[in-house]
Amino acid sequence: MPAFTLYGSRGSTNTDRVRLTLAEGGFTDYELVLLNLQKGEQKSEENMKRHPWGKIPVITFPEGFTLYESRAICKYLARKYSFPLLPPDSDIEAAALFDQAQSTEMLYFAEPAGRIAFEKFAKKFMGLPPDDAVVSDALRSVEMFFNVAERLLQHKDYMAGKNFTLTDIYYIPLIQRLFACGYGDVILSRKAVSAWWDRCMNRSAIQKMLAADKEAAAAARK
Ligand SMILES: N[C@@H](CCC(=O)N[C@@H](CS)C(=O)NCC(=O)O)C(=O)O
Repeated sequence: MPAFTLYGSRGSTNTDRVRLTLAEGGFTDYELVLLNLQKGEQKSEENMKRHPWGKIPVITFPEGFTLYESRAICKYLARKYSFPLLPPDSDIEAAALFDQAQSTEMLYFAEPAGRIAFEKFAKKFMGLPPDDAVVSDALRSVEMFFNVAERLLQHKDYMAGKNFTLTDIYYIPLIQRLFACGYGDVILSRKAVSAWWDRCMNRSAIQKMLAADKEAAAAARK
């Protein structure tokens, strides 16, 4: 029996955040159950028991422990299975800088980047047109975010300091979505941000997972 079940969805940035964490940790002993969001399977009675807001991702363990919210899941898994993706608890300054990086990613980056992904990507599948005013407002916020990141990344290699951590992983799915929506220049036009992105993308576990996903998506289109 696998150690736990991850309920997610194909193409879900929040699910991919967890999958990338597991890939980086080299952990494969889990079952991935894919829900069809278009069919509303996330709102089924069964999933509402796992996630009171009727969303994914969620992890459940055979003993009953259940956890939702992608970043909480990533942090829990990194702690439980000792993935080297968190600063040691004994280094309280490094832990505080990690928390700081985690908050800035979630509030200053993921919020506007998520709005772009929703307007330009998710709405396509719903047969709805994007709201261009929302996109340009969100894009302005993302640009401003990376202006600051550009300055900070001149003095450190990764978002929380000198080491690659979960906070770097947190960015990957939504940045990929920005590229897919034609906004890759937000990254590529900034030297330090672009170099950070290359460092993240050149990690072999990440490269391997993303290449396999790309292949699977191409096969599904055939
Ligand atoms: N903050 C949550 C967001 C979860 C979320 O919005 N998941 C999306 C999929 S990426 C979802 O379930 N959408 C369907 C819905 O809201 O009905 C997390 O980080 O896990």
